[in-house]
Amino acid sequence: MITIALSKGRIFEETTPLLAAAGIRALEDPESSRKLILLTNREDVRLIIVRATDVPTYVQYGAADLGIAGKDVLDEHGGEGMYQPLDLKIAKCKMMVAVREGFDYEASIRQGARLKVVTKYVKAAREHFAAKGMHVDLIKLYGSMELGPLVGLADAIVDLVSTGNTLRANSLKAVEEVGDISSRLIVNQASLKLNRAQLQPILDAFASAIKK
Ligand code: PRT
Ligand code: MG
Repeated sequence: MITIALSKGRIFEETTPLLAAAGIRALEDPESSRKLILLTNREDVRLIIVRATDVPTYVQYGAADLGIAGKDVLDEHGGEGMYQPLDLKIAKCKMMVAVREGFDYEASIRQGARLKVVTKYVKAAREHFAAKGMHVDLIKLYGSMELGPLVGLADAIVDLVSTGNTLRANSLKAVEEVGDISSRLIVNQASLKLNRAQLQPILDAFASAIKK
């Protein structure tokens, strides 16, 4: 049995065509079903629906053979025990630094101010500001980073931005790019050795279905 770990929402939606290219179709919709294990049209393939940030954990420990997770999530988790053979180019967005509309980010950097930054992506943020030689105080949040600068918890946020609507709705502006984000296929290393005959055709089908 091949187990593929996915999160529902945008990753599930954008993975559906890739799965179809590999001849895999879920028998139920995770948005309406409460089941955490979804059977597919293939007897030898099942999907497990987990929180986006938990996908690498399932793959690392071999509870899932394959998984699909954002680069943001993988960078925070680390890549131990798994291969990252494919950039699937789905669920794309940018990781950005953003501040309140009236806040002069450039000026505060010039003045060498020590900024307070809220983020869910502590590792990526630490590396970004270290590379710029900036000293910042990072404060970890688990959601709605956008609120931080509005209530005085922080001067800036590091978060994902796709349309920019969330920033605009909260009177924030993006001031700096941290990096491009897309979702990656991850494969348990031991499982690839053991189940190569079953996994390779799925990897190949995904590879040829990736949008240019
Ligand atoms: O939502 P939940 O708390 O359960 O978990 P999650 O946010 O980790 O999962 P999910 O499904 O929302 O995101 C899964 C993956 O999609 C992330 O790990 C990213 O790699 C990718 N992705 C792509 C995004 C976005 N675009 C995105 N826009 N993840 C989150 N957002 C959020 C962002 O954090 C911000 O709050 O959407 C908001 C901004 O969107 P815009 O369109 O208003 O700019
Ligand atoms: Mg989300």
